[in-house]
Amino acid sequence: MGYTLTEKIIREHIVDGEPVKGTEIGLKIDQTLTQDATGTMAYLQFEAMGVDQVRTERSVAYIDHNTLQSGFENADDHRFIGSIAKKHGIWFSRPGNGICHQVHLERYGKPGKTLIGSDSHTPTGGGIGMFACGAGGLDVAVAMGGGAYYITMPQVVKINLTGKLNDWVSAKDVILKVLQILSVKGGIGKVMEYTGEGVKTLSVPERATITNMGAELGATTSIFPSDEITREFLKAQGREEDWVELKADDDAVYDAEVNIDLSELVPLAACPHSPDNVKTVEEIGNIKIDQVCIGSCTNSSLQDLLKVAHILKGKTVHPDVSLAIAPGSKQVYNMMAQCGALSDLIDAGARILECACGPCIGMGQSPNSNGISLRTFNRNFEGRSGTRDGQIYLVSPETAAASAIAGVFTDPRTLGAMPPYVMPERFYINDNMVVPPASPEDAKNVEVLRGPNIKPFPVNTPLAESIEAEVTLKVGDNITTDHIMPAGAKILPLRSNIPAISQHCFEVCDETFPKRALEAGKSIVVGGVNYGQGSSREHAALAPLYLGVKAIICKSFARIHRQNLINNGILPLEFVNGDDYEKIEQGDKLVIANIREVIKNGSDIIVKNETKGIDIPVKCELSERGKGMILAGGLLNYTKQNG
Ligand code: MIC
Ligand code: SF4
Repeated sequence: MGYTLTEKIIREHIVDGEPVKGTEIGLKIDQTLTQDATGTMAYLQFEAMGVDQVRTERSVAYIDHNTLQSGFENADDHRFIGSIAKKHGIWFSRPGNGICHQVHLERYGKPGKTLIGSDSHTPTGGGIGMFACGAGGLDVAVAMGGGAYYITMPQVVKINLTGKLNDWVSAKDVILKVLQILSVKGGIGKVMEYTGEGVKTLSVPERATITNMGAELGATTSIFPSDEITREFLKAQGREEDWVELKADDDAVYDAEVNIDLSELVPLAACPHSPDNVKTVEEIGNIKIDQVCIGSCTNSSLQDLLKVAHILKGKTVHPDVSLAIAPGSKQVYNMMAQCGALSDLIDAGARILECACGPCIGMGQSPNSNGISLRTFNRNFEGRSGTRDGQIYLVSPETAAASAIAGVFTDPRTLGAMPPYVMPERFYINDNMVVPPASPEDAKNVEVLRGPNIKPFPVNTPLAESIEAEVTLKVGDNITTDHIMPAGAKILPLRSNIPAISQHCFEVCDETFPKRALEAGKSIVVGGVNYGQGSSREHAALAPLYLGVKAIICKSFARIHRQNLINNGILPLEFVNGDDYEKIEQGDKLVIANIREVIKNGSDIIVKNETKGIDIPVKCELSERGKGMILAGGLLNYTKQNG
């Protein structure tokens, strides 16, 4: 029996456990990446581990999220990350060089290697055949120190692509289709492996759009084979030597299969407020729009922007629409300038932003009240744009550009023949914005520069014998980390300061939560299905920890967030019977007796709702290592105990 590509890479990197589906495995990690919004915590945690030099093949620290410097905080954090990177053997991608995933794909990713990043869209690397996962900052810190990265051995879903995309239909429409079929929780515990004849018709940037937004399925990761197209891409990046051929065996066995005929796809859009709320652009109709944003790690490649430039050429953005465009990297930006396509964007009236995440994470360009904004991004969670009642639709670059001119939602197929664009044979390469680390000898003299905004991160105490606490918040299904720990230009500068940022915890759901939680001292949060979906931000665990949250009880968890809770010693409990969710109300007092003992022995867990006088069975499936972390009060304590 043959192996899937996923199994092949896992088998080459497994250092702990057996490749048995559903069990925990530890993987050797070849490369890591961090970005600045999660990076400061990751590097503080790395420092706490006392390792001098990273033990990976390549670790890169990117500055791309917190680039709006409206106070000293972000600039201080950039300096901190730059200096700590230099000291510990990490390459430093300076602000202006581009979005971590785009730059990593262009310059550093290698087929067949493992990559983890403190950002949920790290699976972008799957576009060139990497096994690339988003992880919490602490997991990345451990991997930089040479430790294994633990995941549940995933199921592998075959996404069989046939046919060829029609004009005006693009990779974004493929992943929106997959989201429509599988939903935002359809990928949990699974890897999406793309195969079939249709794969050959997709370029590397197109594949990367698909693997990038696989994060929205909740998948462990997504991966494409490494073939001649991958070789051409790496050659054009001057790195042909990094290419290896990789594919699944012909007789590989998959756990499930999804068939997509690319020729049947039409332009799609994810409607507010969820990436799986997908309709055809035609179905949505010509509704009036207020804003268009093109960019983000999903759709900011040279190929994307060349298409946009061709659509905008000689036209003017509709008077009622604001169009913002952020190229994904300095390479993209520069090549757009060199070939003159940038001039077409400027001429049409686009507002050109620096190569960074920008509006995708609410760093500027928030839409007007109730504004309809079309974005080529990957998330349209409520409030994420910075405008509470903003209506965000996720679309392809083609739909975005066509609509920006028309002023109404526009199916790009109505524009007639697609203007031709030619991809260059060679990318323009200048890595001058990536600072190499100091040599190990010089590293000793590198001073780490810390601004006053950087505060120590909270470390949990060992798990108590029993938990008695009030439910300070009850929320519904699909709560995102943007609900738990919002981002945006005002809050992101506090990422290095947990006491300050925790004042915004859950403010999208209930502004009184931080105050009430602190007053309660210890408390419990109750949620529905797919709790914690979205980002990898550890702050969605660190802030509740700081506010005294001891346990989350919900119907099910998203993968990275559950791991972040365990890493920080917060109990992730799931209802045995989903309907029991109804038996707890906000304000109820819960008792979880002998929880230390119960976790140690793996016995059944009963939550007593003292207010209602009922017992509720819950479960907490943990590996031995997971148990150790929960008992110790998190990964750092556990590592100290276990040497
Ligand atoms: C996101 O897209 O939500 C982010 C911002 O990139 C996050 C990371 C963060 O919150 O810093 C992610 O995707 O992990
Ligand atoms: Fe940045 Fe947006 Fe990509 Fe997150 S999803 S890494 S905020 S561009």
